[in-house]
Amino acid sequence: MAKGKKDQPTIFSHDLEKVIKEMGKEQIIEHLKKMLLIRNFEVRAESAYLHGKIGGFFHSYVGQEAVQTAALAVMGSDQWWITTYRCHALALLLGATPTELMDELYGRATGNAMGRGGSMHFFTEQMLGGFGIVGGQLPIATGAAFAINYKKKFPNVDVKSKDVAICFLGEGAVVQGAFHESLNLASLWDLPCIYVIENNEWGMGTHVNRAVCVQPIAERKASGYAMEGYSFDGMDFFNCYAGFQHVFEKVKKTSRPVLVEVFTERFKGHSISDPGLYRSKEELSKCMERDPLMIMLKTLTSFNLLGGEEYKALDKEQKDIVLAAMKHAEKAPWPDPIHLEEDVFAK
Ligand SMILES: Cc1ncc(C[n+]2csc(CCOP(=O)(O)OP(=O)(O)O)c2C)c(N)n1
Repeated sequence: MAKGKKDQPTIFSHDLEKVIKEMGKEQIIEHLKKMLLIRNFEVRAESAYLHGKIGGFFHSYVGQEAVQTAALAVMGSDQWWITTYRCHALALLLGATPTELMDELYGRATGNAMGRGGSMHFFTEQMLGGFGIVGGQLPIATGAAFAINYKKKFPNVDVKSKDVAICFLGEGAVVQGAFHESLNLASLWDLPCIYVIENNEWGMGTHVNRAVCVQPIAERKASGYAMEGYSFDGMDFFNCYAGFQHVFEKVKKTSRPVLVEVFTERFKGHSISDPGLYRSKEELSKCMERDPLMIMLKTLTSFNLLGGEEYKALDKEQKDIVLAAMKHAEKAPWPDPIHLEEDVFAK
C-alpha cells in the first residue's frame, strides 16, 4: 500500500425510518434539546470570554454536537466516560448543570471544580475528565474498562457495574504512543472499551493528511489490533445513533474493544486564541453547510416531526437556560485563597 494512501471510508449504513420510529418524537426532541443546549452554551461562553469574563484555555465543541449527544443517547450516563480538553459538551450530557459549568469557566468557588480547573477539567461522577494532555485519556479509559471486567470477578462487591468505557479522542492523538499501548492491551485482555476518534481534520493547525499515514483511520488501523473498526458521519445524529447502537451491543456481547472514527468538523478555531489562518473562509463556510443542528432539523421536518417555529422555540428555551447560568456566574463568589492548597496531591 502506498505511503499515505487515503481510501474513502465506508460510512455505517442505517435505516433512518426505523431509527426514528424506534426512538419516537419525544425522545428525539430531548436529544435535539441537548444539542441546542451545547451550541448555546459554547456560543454564549465564547462571547463571555471575549468580554474578559472568562480566562485561560477554551476549546469549543461547536460543529461536533451530534457525536457525543448520540453516544450518550445510546449508552446512557452510567458508563465510564472520558474525553479531551474539548469537554464542555460531555459534562453537560452527563448531567453537570449549565450553572456549575459556567461558574467554573468564570473561575468561581461554586464551579464544577471549585473554580480551580476551568474549561479543560470538567468532571462528573461518571466522567473521568476533561484531559489536557493529548492522548493522556487513553490509558485511563483502558484502565476503567479493565476495572469493569475485574469487578465481574467479585460479584459480591457492592459496586454498581458498568457495561463499557468510552474514550473520545481527536485524530491528532492517534499518533501518540499511548494510543498504541492502550489499544494493544485492550485487545489482548478483552476489555470492553469503545475508542471514538472524533476526526475534525485539524490537530491545532496541522491537517490530518500531514499527521496520520493511513486513512480512514479506524477501518485501516483496527485490524492491526484484531479489533473491528467503524466509520460514522459525525454531522448526522441519526447515523451516529445507529452506529453507536450497533457498537454498544457488540461490545456488551463480546467484551472486545472497538475502534470508531467519526467524521466531524469543528466550526471554530482549535481554541479561542486560534484565528484559524490555515483554512480559507470558503473552506470553513463549505463545512458549515453541514451543520448538525440543521441536518437534524431537516430530517425532522421531512418526517413531519418538527417545524421551523417549534425549533426556534426550543432554541430560545436553551438560550435562556444558558443566559441564566451566566447571570449566576457573574454574581457567584470568588474562591478564597485560603483554600488554595486543599485537595491537591503534591504541595
Ligand atoms: C502530549 C501533548 N502534546 C501537545 C499538546 C498541545 N496540543 C493541544 S491540543 C493539540 C491538537 C490535538 O488535536 P486533536 O487530537 O485532533 O484534537 P482536537 O483538538 O481536534 O479535538 C495539541 C498538539 C498537548 N496538549 N499534549
